[in-house]
Amino acid sequence: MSYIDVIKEREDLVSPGISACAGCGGELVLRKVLQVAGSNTIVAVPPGCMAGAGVIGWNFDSGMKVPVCIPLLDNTASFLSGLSHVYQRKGRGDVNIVAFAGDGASADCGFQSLSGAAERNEKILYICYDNEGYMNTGYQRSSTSSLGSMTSTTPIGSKTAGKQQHQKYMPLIMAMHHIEYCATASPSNMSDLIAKVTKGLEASKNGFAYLHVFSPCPTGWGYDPNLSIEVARQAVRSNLFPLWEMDSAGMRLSYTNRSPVSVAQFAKNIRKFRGLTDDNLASLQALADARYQTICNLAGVS
Ligand SMILES: Cc1ncc(C[n+]2csc(CCOP(=O)(O)OP(=O)(O)O)c2C)c(N)n1
Ligand code: SF4
Ligand SMILES: [Mg+2]
Repeated sequence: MSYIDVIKEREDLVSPGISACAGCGGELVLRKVLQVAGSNTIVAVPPGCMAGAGVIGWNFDSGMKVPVCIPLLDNTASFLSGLSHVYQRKGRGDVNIVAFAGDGASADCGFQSLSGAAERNEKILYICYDNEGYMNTGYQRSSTSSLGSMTSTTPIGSKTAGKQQHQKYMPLIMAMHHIEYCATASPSNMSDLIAKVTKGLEASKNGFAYLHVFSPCPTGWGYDPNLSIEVARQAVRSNLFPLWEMDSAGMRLSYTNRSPVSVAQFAKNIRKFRGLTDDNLASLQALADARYQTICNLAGVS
């Protein structure tokens, strides 16, 4: 089935009535993931914008048409490890066991349980929707917030100019766990995203699969909600968010970027970057160039 067919013909398993903001990248990704996964799926969504928007439920009802549960912010992967074991034991290894977790729940609070489950090669597809901050609680900085980001805990003022550190590059850290499948994806490259969700689900029947998805947030980042896909596209094209996948055959580049746009071009219409200093911009540009080169080297692309 082509990706257009998946999007057009498969049922949307998330309620139309959830309360995510207009233009939310995370919500779009969640809906597409569920369309690919289908109804033979159990999802865990830890506290965060997607859980808070009503995906888990409200008034004793659920915002999804599949079983969904809310673990703690820091134990999603261990919670699903247990669930996966139960289903294996029952002879129901066909059931998709999926995490849909934010960057805070994955790269910070939940990293210990995530790393442990990956190292044990648990049969789970773990998706991190990365909006680069703790959005549901008022946009505090996370370890994946980019250098210079204006957040509620890294303001721009006379003494500070946004976040002072570069983001943690989670996808490569996860790839180094020797898991079944690891990939990055973006809603700007939807056919690629859907192919990777499909591969991740297949891989999760044999072991741990991890997908790191760029998930722009108009409310926290400060841009017009109709620009979410464009923001995601520019992140990919600037090489701040290169697209790649890795399995037992090695790493492959999913998008060869022959003429990258500058990081300045990516950042210029996003309010969270309004305090970027020249030094920060140069540092971000160097990071994007080095990140892409690292992935090319690992993928054997000259
Ligand atoms: C241990 C713990 N600390 C703090 C919270 C409060 N909390 C709920 S959601 C949330 C933000 C989570 O951020 P992220 O995982 O990036 O998801 P997002 O809100 O960005 O979608 C926080 C801090 C919590 N639920 N548990
Ligand atoms: S604050 Fe951002 S991540 Fe949260 S629902 Fe709104 S747009 Fe989505
Ligand atoms: Mg987040």
